[in-house]
Amino acid sequence: MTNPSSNLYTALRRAFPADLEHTAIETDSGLFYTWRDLESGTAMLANFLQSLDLPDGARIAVQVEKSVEALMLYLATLRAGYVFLPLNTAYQSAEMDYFIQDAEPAVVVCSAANFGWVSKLAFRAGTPWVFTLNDDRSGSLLERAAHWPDQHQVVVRQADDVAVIIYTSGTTGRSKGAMLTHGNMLSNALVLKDYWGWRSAAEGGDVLIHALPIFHVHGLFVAIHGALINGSKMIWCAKFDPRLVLRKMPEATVFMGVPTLYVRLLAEPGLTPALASHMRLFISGSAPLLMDTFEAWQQRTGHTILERYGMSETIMLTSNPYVGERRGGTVGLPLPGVSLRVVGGDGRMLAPGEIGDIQVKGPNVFAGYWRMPEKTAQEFTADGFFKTGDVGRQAADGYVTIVGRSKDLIISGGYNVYPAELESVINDLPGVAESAVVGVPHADFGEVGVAVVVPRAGVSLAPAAILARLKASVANYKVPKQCFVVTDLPRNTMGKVQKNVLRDRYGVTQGG
Ligand code: MCA
Ligand code: AMP
Repeated sequence: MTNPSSNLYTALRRAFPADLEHTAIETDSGLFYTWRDLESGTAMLANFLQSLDLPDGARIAVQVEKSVEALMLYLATLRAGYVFLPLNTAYQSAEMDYFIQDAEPAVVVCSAANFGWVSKLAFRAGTPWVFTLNDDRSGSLLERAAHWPDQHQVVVRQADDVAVIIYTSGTTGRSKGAMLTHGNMLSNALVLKDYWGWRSAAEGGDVLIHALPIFHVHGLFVAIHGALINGSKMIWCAKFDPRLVLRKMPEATVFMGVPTLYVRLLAEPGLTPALASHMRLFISGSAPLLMDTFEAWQQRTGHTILERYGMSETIMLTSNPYVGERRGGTVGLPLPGVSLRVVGGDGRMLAPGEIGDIQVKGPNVFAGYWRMPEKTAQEFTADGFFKTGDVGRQAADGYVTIVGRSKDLIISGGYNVYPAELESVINDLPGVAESAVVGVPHADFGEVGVAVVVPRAGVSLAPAAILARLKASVANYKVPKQCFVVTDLPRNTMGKVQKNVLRDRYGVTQGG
């Protein structure tokens, strides 16, 4: 049985307003894109991608600066039935090398500035096509697509066909590609459409300020799918700039951000109830929203931030309600269709209020890790629940609170940083015997990494030099903000490094 509407693009396209000449996206550089521009631009790109005669399931890996054309490339990949693989622009050579070797993309798209080193990695890994796409509408991808028709028949895809691979790490720090299907994303987008009360054009319409990067779930799916499936206009900010967001607030109704964005907006004296009076909804997620930020936002704007919780493997899982109590410090209730339970160490379900591991099931839960069937199997229970690695409790009335993580993960300004990955880079530096990286509180980023390093006997190490070496080899947001050189690491009787002791020792709250 074939069902053309199972392609996510078909569902998004169906929600476009009847009049395609309306503005779909207004950018901070003064460009206006109509819904027709989105439809025809993605058609040309999809036709071009299909002309490359790529194999079924081909991956299109993309590391480019945020632009509307980059969004079109995502939509075109859906249309053409291939698999989109977005990559953080901060990734450096070793990180890109890993992703390209692991995913074996048929196409790599990068900025012209990075073409030299990215294409070298890609061609070495056997990728046949490398194109460029810059944030000023230039590059070989658009030049090539310009020759193709602006009409395109959406390729048939089934709900369980993979649409996207998002790299994310687990406990090991080795990145795994989470495979999300057309069905995962469509089901989640439809649930959020109702849950967050998106308004159709007939009801006055919503306008989203889009200020997040578009290579992770928050900016790419939660925000973009949300706007598109409601036929809502986006105000497109290439980078997060608090003053720009404030300027645009009177024209908008919805804003989504990681907690750091709210902290930075609160630092602006111009944030007032009058300025925010046109807004309908402020949503936060990706990292814990501190109670201080939640309360300060209420005082400064009169709005209560709606906090929600999700993962790359599951898209959105829980949310505070749009109508009803938005309870600070909680991530709200399981979304319709999501089964969530909190279990103890023995795998038994815990009573309300008891703290344990959060497990989930639902149509939003991913299809598995790319080429890692064993790892995938380990992350699911026998009865099909996915182990999130988050630790929390659920109150008797259903509200979920996340209290920690069983996975060794630091969330810094909404980006995930895996201590194990950094420890392995530090341990490979000359003169290092061992190291530990821990997350400590930070006023701006919520949490940041601190490295604690033990030198080999007789070697003297300079903390600044260690940080400089890290900066040269990993994405900048992963670099610990501080480094301490010590004679040994605290260990428990089992010989395991006591990270909690290190956190207490080095975790004096750091400024922004
Ligand atoms: C930048 N830096 C950071 C971070 N961002 N350090 C730690 N954590 C960060 N998040 C460093 C840079 O390396 C640089 O250091 C210095 O801070 C200033 O960099 P700059 O680029 O100017 O920072 P920025 O542009 O102001 O970026 C801060 C930011 C950004 C806007 C908060 O990090 C951001 O957009 N975060 C959002 C991430 C996000 O979308 N997460 C969603 C994941 P130096 O000067 O030393 O080089 S999706 C997800 O988690 C799920 C599933 C969910 O639930 O949503
Ligand atoms: P990622 O690996 O990017 O998919 O990040 C997913 C992780 O982000 C989750 O497993 C949580 O640990 C964390 N997360 C997402 N939203 C929230 C939230 N509202 N509060 C606390 N943690 C969150």
